Amino acid sequence: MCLIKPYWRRQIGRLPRIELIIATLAGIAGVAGSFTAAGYTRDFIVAPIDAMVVRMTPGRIVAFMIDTVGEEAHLLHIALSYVLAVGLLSVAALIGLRLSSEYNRPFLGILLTGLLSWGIAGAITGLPVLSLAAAGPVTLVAGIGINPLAEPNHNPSRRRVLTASVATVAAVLGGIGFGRTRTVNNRSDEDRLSGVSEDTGTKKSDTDGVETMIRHAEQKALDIDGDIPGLVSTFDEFYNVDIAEFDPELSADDWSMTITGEVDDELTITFDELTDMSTEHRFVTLRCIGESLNGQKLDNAVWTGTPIKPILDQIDPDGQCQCAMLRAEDGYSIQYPIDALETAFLAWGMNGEPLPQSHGRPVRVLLPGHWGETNVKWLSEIEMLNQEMKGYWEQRGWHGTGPVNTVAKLWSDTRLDDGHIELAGHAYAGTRGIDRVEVSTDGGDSWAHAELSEPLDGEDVWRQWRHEFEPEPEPENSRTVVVRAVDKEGNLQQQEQTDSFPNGAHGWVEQSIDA
Ligand SMILES: Nc1nc2c(c(=O)[nH]1)N[C@H]1C(S)=C(S)[C@@H](COP(=O)(O)O)O[C@H]1N2
Ligand SMILES: [Mo]
Repeated sequence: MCLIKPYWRRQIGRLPRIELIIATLAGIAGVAGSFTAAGYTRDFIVAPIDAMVVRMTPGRIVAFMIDTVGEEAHLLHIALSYVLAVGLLSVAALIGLRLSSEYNRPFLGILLTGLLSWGIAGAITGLPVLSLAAAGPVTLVAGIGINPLAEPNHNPSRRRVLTASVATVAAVLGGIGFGRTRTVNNRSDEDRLSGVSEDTGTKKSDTDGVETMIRHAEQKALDIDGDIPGLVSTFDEFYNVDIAEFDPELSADDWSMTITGEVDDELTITFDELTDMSTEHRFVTLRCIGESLNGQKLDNAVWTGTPIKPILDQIDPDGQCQCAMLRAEDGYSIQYPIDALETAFLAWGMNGEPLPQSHGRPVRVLLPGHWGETNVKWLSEIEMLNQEMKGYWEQRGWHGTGPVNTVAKLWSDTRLDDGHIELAGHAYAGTRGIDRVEVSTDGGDSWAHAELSEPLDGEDVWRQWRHEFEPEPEPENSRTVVVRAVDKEGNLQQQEQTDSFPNGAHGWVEQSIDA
C-alpha cells in the first residue's frame, strides 16, 4: 500500500471512478484483441510480459511457491502477467479519457489513446502490425467512454459504461473464438513443418524403424484393465515442464548450437550437420524432480537423434572443473560434468515425428538416468566452464542434476469381473533399471512380487507392473496397499517419504483402497 507515494495516491483517488472502469475495460479489450490476432503464442502481448515476470521472480520465491503451491504456482505468474498487460493498455485509455474530460478535447483524447496503446503494445511485443489488433479495441472502448458525438448532457455515464462493457465482452468472446483458431493454425503449421523437414529431419526409412519399436513396445505392454499409460507415451500424454509459459518457436533451418567457453576453438553445429551424423532411435524415460511421489510426470518415448560424444571429441575442453553449462533459447540453463554430458544424446525426433515445439524443437538433450531437468530443450549453447556455476533450477535450491530416485507408481486399482482386484502402475530407476516390484495388500506385513513387463531395449527405461489379488469375501472397509521397487543393483527403494524439493520425492507409495 505504501508503495504509492501519498501524492499519487491522492491523484488516483481523485480520478472519476467511471474513467477507471472504462480504462480497465479498454485494457481487457486490448488484450483480447491481441489474442485474436496472435493466439496463444509468443506474439501474444502477455507472452513477453510473462517471460519478464519469470526472469525477475527471485529464486527463493520460486522454490517456496513450488514447495507450497505446487504446479499451480504457474497460474500465478500467468495471472500476474495478464493483469500487467491489461494495466499497461488501460493507462493509454486513461490518458485519453482524462484529456477529453479535463480539457474537453475528445477527438484528441481518442487519437492519443490509439497512438499510446499501439506504442505500448509495439514496445512489448516488437510487432508493430500485430499491435494494431491490441490498439484497435483499446481505442474503440475508450472512444465509447469518451463519446465525442453526444451532447454533453445526453451522455449519462451508466450508459457509457454499459456500452463499453458490451464492446469489451464482444472483444473477449471474439478473441477467444478467433484466437483459438490462430493457436490451432499454429499447431498445424507445425505439422506442415514435419513434411518440410522430412529430408533434413526424421528420414522416411528412420520412421519405419521407429514404428517397429513402437509395435514391439505395444507387444511388451502388460494386459492391464485399469486406465494407465502404455509403454510409449503419445505427444498428448507426455508431460511437459517449462520455465516459460510460451515456448520458443525455432525452425530447424535457422537452428545451430555452439560450443563455447574453455575451448581452443568454438564449434558451431547446424541442424543439417547434426542430422547427417549417425542416427539412432532410443527409448528414453524422463521423470521430473518436481513431481509428487505418485505423480505422473514420468513418461517414455522413442527419440531419434545422435550421440553427442563424437561432437565433444572434436573439441578439447581445458576448464578446471571439467564441467559444462548448457543453455537454451528460453533462458534455461543447467550445469553438469562433462563426463555425464558425454553420455548424452541430441534428439530431433520423437515417436517418429520431428520434436514437437513443446518438447524442444528442433533439438533437445537426453541424458540417460538423470532427472528431467538435465534434458535441455531448445538447446542453443554448451559452454565449457572453468568453475562450477548454478543453472536455472539449482539457483532456486533444487539438486536435480544427479541420477533419479527409484520409484514404483500405483496408478490404478480396478475390480475385475471375477471380483479380483487388479493393481497396476509403472516403475523406474533410471540407468540402474528395475529388477522387481513388490506389492503388499496388508499395509506392509507381507509382500508379493508383481508381474513386470519385458524391459524395452534401452539403458534408461521404465517398466509396467501388475498385481492381482482376491479380496476378502466379507469386504473390509478399506485396506492399505504399499508398493516398492528394487533396482538391478539390488537396492530397495527408500521407504522414508520426503517431499520433491530439493532432491526429488522418496518413499514407498501407499494407498488405501476398498477391498
Ligand atoms: N530449455 C528448457 N529445457 C528444459 C526445461 C525448460 O523449462 N526449458 N524444463 C526441464 C524440466 S524441469 C523437465 S522435467 C524436462 C521436461 O521435458 P518435457 O517437457 O519434454 O517433458 O525438460 C527440461 N528441459
Ligand atoms: Mo523437471
